[in-house]
Amino acid sequence: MALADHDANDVTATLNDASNLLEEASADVQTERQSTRKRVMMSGCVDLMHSGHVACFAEASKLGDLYFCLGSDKNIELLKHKPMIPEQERLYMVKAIRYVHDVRISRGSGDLDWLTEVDDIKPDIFFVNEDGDRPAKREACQRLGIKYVVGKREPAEGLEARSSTDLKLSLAQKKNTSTEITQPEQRPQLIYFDGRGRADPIRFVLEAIGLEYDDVFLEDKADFQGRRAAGELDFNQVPMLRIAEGDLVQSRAIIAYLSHRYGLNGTPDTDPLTHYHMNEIYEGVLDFRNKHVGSVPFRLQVDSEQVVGEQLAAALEKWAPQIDRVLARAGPSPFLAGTSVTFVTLLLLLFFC
Ligand SMILES: N[C@@H](CCC(=O)N[C@@H](CS)C(=O)NCC(=O)O)C(=O)O
Repeated sequence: MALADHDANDVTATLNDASNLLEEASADVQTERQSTRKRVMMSGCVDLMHSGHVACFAEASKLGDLYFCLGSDKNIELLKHKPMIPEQERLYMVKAIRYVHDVRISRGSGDLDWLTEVDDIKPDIFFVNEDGDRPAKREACQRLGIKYVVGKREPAEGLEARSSTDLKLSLAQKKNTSTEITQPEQRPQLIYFDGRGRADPIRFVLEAIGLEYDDVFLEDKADFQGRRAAGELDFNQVPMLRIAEGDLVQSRAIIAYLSHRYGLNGTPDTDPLTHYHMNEIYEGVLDFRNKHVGSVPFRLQVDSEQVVGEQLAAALEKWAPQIDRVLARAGPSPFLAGTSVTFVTLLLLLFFC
């Protein structure tokens, strides 16, 4: 072998060694970096994915590797309503986001469903956005020694701020306007006495949805008896709403039907407990009205104004704290309960007219 060849072989070997050394060193650095990178945990249901979610993933991933715990279908149904998108499809989408290091479906339930995943993920940080910040989450993290970080919920540059609730609300509004009232050929008739009574809440709902109707007042007792004898009134009672779908009676059922049909029953996002609160407030207020206010004209035929007034004041003193309590339980809402005008909000009109 010529000297020159020998030297060239040596140089190649040295270069190969150096390159191997470099590769090993870079692998070590990468392993080291990976082991020192923080583990960031985040949870959510991502039921209707939008740019707000992606911005949130991006923000959380700046703190380390993002491990996302997705709310299961079962848990979403338990907390809110049937999910719009099933868990496997949501998992597929979140997995495709480059800011997300790993995703799994939480096995737990309730607001803290992600607790079951903490032992596996061993997060350093738990990340929530401002809307998701809850004392219970903060306390759980404090107990587990996990740093709790609340994100700012900034939209990505040039994009509109998005939230699932707003999106669902605007979808519901679109749905409501798309079912814009076409006035039926035959105008609905509301059959009742010439008074407010149990027909009033139905009138409020008809006005709110914009369905034009005629009040048909029972002329006298004979008119009422005649309609009953003719089998016109189920339960032999009024109010009765005559519409194309049929003759509807039972004021509560009439209101439930109209609200359901014309979008006065909350948004798609309204959870079962809020529905319960709406109905609870509705029944409570009307109980008071029907028991104590509705009978005033009849009692005045027997008792003096002063006596009836005192009875009413005593009843109000008893009922007002009860109503206050259910309102407080339903949470602060300008609509009495929920996030939109519903049949229960319209009850406020009882007190203004
Ligand atoms: N639960 C019914 C009660 C209706 C009701 O009591 N209506 C009264 C007039 S305000 C009536 O028709 N009373 C005659 C009767 O029950 O015989 C409703 O809410 O519509």
